[in-house]
Amino acid sequence: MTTINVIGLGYIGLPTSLILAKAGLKVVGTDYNKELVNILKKGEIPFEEKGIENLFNDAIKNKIEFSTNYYKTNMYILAVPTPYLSENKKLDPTYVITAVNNVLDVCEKDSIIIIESTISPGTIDKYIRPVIEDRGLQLGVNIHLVHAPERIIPGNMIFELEHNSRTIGVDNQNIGEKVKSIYSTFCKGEIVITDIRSAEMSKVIENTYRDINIAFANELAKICRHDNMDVYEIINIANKHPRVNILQPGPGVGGHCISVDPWFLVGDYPDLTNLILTARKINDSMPRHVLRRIRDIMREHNIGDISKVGLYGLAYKENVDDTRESPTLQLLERMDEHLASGVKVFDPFVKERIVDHQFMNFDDFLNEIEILVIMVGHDHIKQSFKKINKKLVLDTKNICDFEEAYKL
Ligand code: SAJ
Repeated sequence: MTTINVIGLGYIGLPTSLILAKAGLKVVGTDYNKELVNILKKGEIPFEEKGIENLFNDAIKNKIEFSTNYYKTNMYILAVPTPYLSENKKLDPTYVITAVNNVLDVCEKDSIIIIESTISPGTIDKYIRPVIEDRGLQLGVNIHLVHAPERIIPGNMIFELEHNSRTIGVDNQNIGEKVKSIYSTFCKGEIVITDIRSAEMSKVIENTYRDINIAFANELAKICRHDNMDVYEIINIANKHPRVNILQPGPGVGGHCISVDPWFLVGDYPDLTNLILTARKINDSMPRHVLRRIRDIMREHNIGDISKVGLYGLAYKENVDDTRESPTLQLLERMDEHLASGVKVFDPFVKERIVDHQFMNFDDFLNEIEILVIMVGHDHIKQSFKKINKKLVLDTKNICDFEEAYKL
């Protein structure tokens, strides 16, 4: 049986390697982070995710291995980070290129490299194919490149791994069928085989579509605030139309996907991306909108001291511990720019201190503040309403049912 070497054991690579092992395939998970590999070898899971413990146990039973070394085989799945450069919003393909080079050092003569990491359209042709052609030729290996972008949503990853449909971008149909047979060991959704460029593009536009739709909800929230209308009631009514499905406004868009991928299109097609750019700007403006709401509430209640304000939630969305690009971090950055500091912060999922004035205990946090700003709708806060109903609450996620709560 072919061994699959999954490279990068983060939010995508780890669940993917576990589900492949659970399905009975031979899997080696590789990560260059020694500490992470040691944690996994000890049987510990590095992040919180619904259902991951059971999956982990099943994978261990099926003898999954973890290592810092690349494994000699003919099938690789790359799930390494693809950060973007903040100065020009372009994708940084360094990790993918390094991983491909490391694979070339060990792989068998005829091998498949499946890239799951999100990449901007054209990345494979521009950066990866030349590496394969140059070094592959020198080393005498024949590599088949595949792009099978991941689609799972943090918070519901395990379910979605199994049930979402998948895209497999390939140069040749036979390789597509081979890869499809591997993904169908665990994926119950439709598996579509297409060309690499279409796979790259479809992934990026899926996240762009969501960004634009969230931006619409956020713009409605601003319009309704301006004229004192209830945006949630209005969206609720509009959504009863059979062809309308407006998303929910919020304090901003975070995470490593939706707030990042649309920039790839803006960066590559600056003259053709008016709508996409505007949507990005609207979503990026939401933390500032929250700041204005905080200022209004402080004025109304004669509170002059910003340290009486507490932000609940540092994660980018509910019930996850991932803080990448989170609206709360964006908001704190804005405050720093205006030399305002002292606002208190708490998140039950974030166990490390990553910002100033971050509390580790919810009651201590509440004792210090007068205004509570709900930035993330973790289940934890929903179960703590009794504790907060004496506070001034700015509920940016529309989860509080008490009358006096301020909304976006
Ligand atoms: N958000 C709103 N209003 C909404 C929905 C979301 O403000 O109505 C905010 C969230 O609070 C969060 C951000 O948007 O800050 C993004 O959250 P999300 O839950 O919409 O999506 P992600 O970033 O966790 O995952 C997305 C998913 N893509 C799509 O739904 C099109 C997921 O399927 C992808 O795999 C993932 O990006 C990725 O890795 O690309």
